[in-house]
This record gives sequence, structure tokens and C-alpha cells, in this order.
Amino acid sequence: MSVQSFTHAAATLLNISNIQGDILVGLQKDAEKFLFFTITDVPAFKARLPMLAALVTSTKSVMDREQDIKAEKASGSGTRLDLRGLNLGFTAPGLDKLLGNNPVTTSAMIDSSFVAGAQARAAVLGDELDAWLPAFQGTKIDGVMLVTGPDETKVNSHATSIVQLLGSAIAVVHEELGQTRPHRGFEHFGFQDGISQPGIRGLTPPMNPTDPEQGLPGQDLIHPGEFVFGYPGQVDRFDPSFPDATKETTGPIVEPPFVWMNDGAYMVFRRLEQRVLAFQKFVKDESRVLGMDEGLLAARLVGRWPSGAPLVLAPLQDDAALGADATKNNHFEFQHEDASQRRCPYAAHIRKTYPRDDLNDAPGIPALAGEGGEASVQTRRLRRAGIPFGREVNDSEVIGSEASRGLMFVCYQTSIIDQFEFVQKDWANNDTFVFGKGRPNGSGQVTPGHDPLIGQVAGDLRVVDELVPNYPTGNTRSSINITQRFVQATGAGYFFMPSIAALLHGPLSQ
Ligand code: N7H
Repeated sequence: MSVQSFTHAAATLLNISNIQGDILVGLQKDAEKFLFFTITDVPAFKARLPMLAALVTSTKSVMDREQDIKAEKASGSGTRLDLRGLNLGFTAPGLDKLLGNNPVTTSAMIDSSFVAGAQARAAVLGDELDAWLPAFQGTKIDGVMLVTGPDETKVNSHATSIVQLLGSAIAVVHEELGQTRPHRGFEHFGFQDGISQPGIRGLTPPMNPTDPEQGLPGQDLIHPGEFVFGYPGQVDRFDPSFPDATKETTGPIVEPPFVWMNDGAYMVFRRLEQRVLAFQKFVKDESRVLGMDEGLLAARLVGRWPSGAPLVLAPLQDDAALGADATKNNHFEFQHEDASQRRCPYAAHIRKTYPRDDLNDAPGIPALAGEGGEASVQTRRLRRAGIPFGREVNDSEVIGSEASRGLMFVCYQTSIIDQFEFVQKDWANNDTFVFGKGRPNGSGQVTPGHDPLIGQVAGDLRVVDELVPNYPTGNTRSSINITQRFVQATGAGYFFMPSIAALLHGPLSQ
């Protein structure tokens, strides 16, 4: 689904043979099985871990496979390569089982949310635990295997052989299957997904002729320590040691809690059900109330049109050619191009979760020249690697008894608390973010509202500002109330994805 291409030449700084493949680039997947397991025999598991590690797909393999796919396509053979992948992660209790006398919790540097686990953090994020599947509750899950391939049958066969290899060392306690939709690359609400990802310095080739700090045009290059331990990270603009920090400033190496955690990353998994019929009905009903086009309202909730065309560049109607053009569909800023949310609401999903240059004018914070404020946004980036699940909507379905479908949301980072949780809790769930935003022509302040897709608040009343566009001119107020969740978390887990060396001969296997 990714629109990026990566080069080996650029990747010399990163130990791409050691970093699991889903983290920075993304395993090739049209089907993905998530096998959640408990370790039932620690010595047996440790003994078999090197054999399992030998099957783990590295970043280098993923990049090689990208070249194979290109070559196959160019040959015109029409053959679909059978590319199977495996990545592996552990929860904090899972790591502690393997580490014996030196548990991860002994480090003051360990991410406290990772240690607490997703269930303990549910209330903080606004999750409704009674909607969670029992499998994700309690302490049964020690780890997860991500098994990927071109279709369900091949993934199942790969998963079976992996589980056989581990024998009685584990018990699979739960399985989930993700699959790309027939409309590949599009999620269940009908929008293209996977367009905007942070570029990785040293891995993503600079491809913007007018800005060497970007991969594809608009794709800022981020220091890899934000996603993998052991590399330089970003610098927050409020860091007193870096008073002049910009979004390009090279920060200190992001050190892991333990040396063996170098080249590893934290992974957040969330099973997010999407209430597609409820979403569609809401959009239809509300667009009538607001007197606006249904498609425009849906696009203003997301910040992009179904094709992927961003509202900042296509404010009133979809532009399929723009949506499909990876060199154009992410090439925009918010504050500089749309200071008064005429084009894209402040609370639209993509503006909430990646506000780009929007933080420049936060109240009480001296305005920084250029894009200084964006430095603080770039410390909150996520590498997303999810996949849809569930069948297509069926004509016989009705609201209230929709089939279980949605997104197996996966994201990677080196701090769950400062990255995923911050984006969900302090941005998406927070109606006052982005702070200090104004009405057109300086005519007052605005409370932007909650993220209409993923925002979660107690009591479920979410308010979103300005769904009716004041574009190209105008200063009319509008806001909507959303009293239901179109996206419902039904399970989650926090994992650590170690380096391949750590799996082969680190303390996890010794
Ligand atoms: Fe979102 N959606 O289909 O509407 N997301 N998301 N997301 N999301 C994005 O730009 C969606 C979720 C981010 O860089 C697009 O790649 C759905 C969570 C971020 O401009 C679409 C669900 C979190 C971005 C969707 C869901 C995020 C992003 C536009 C749940 C984090 C990149 C495609 C079922 C807490 C923003 C694209 C940027 C983009 C949808 C979940 C974050 C269409 C349906 C839980 C950072």
C-alpha cells in the first residue's frame, strides 16, 4: 500500500539487516495474521527462538522484495510473487518471562505505558473496556507474531509451519486476520489510506527537487531514532538544550533502556472496528441539516477525499488524478496554506493527527521564524503499518448489527507515551487542540473540536467546528455534535519488536 520507495545506498547508516521489516518500510501484505501467544515453556521457547529468528523478515529483505516486485511488474508476466513474512514482538510480561532476573521493569528508561500495558492505559485513552474482546483482557498475551503473505491461504500455511516449529513452547491464545479490501489501499469508510508516512533520514531517498529535507514532496525526513532505538532522534522546540531547534535539527541518539533493545521499536496494536453504515448515515443526515454536499462533509471529517486528494489542495471537490499522484498528494502545509480552516477543518482527522506547521502560533509561545514550531510536531510521528479486516458491507446488514470490520491499526515508535498515546489523547481526544486557532480575518478564536473519526471522550459527545467551508470567502459559524463512535477499539496490545540479533543471540534466547 505504501507509495514510497527506499534505496539501499541511502540505508547504509541504518542496520537494515537487523531491524524487523514492518517497522520502517512495512512487510508486503495483502493478508496478515496476528498470532497472539502465551509462552508456556520458557526454556523450550528460548531454545527455539534462534530458529524462529531465522525466519524473521528484515528491513533489508523487505527492500529487496520491493525491487523484485518492480522487476516482476516490469516484465509484464502478470505473476504475483509469493512473498511471505514474519515479524515478532513481546509484551512487557512476555519479555520479563524470558529475561528472568533482569526484567525490563528494572530500567528507569523503560516506557511506562509499555510496562503498564494497553489494558491499563485504556481509560486514559478513552477506550471502553467493555467493548474489548475477552482475549485482549488479562495477562495472557506474552507476544505476537505478524505473519504476512499474498492471501489468506498462504498466510495460514505459513502461520501453521511457524506454530509447529515452536511446538509446546507457546500456546496461541488469539488470532486476527487482516486483509486488503478488493479496492486495494482503501479502508472501510472508502478513503485511500497509507498515503502520508514520515520519511526516514538515511533510508527514504530525498526526491523533492526543491527541498532536500523531504522524501516525496511534502514528506519531511525524520531522524530514525523516533522509530528505532540507537539512532539520532528529533528535537522538541521546547528542549532548553536546543534553543534554536528546527524540525531538521539532529537530536541525541535515542538510547534504549537496555543495550539489547538497540535496533528495536515499540509497536502499538489496536483492533479498531469501523461502523461503516452508522458513519454513512450520519454523513447523509448531517449533510442535509447543514445544507451541504454529502461527499464534502465526509471529506472534511477526514481532511482528504476518498481518492486521497487533500482538502488543502482540493477544497471543494475530489481530484482523482491528484489523489493518485504520490508526488503531489502530500505536498501541503496547514497554517501557511490554510490559516483559517477555510479549506480543511482544524479537527479533520489528518490535521489532528499530524498538524504539520499548525503549531506555529500556539498562544503564550513566542512565534518562531519559519517552521520552528513544527519541530514539536515532528517528535509525535508514527510509522503506521495497519491493514483492514472484515468482509465488505453486505446489503442485508443494518445499523446496530453491522458485521465486525475495521482496521488492525499498527504503529511503530520509540516512545508509546510520547508518540501514539500523545496523538490519541492530547490531540485526537482534545477539543482545544490545535491551540490558538482563529476565525477568518482575525475575528475571534475557535475551539477546533475532537477528531471526528478516532476521538474518544467519556459520554461520547464530540463537537467538531466548521464543517461547512468558508471557502473561498465567508465567515459563517457551523459546528456539529457527534454522539456515537464510528471507530470503536475492541482490543489492543503494546509490544516491543526486538532486533533480529537480539532474537538470535541476545538475552531473550540465552
Ligand atoms: Fe488515521 N480513515 O480512513 O479515515 N487515517 N485512521 N489514525 N491517520 C489517515 O494520509 C483512519 C488512526 C493517523 O500524515 C488517512 O495516509 C481510520 C489512529 C495519522 O497527514 C485516513 C482509522 C491514529 C495519519 C485515515 C484511523 C491515526 C492518518 C489519510 C481507524 C493514531 C497521517 C491517509 C479505523 C492515533 C496524517 C494518509 C498525515 C491518516 C483513516 C486510525 C493516525 C483516510 C478509518 C488510531 C498520523
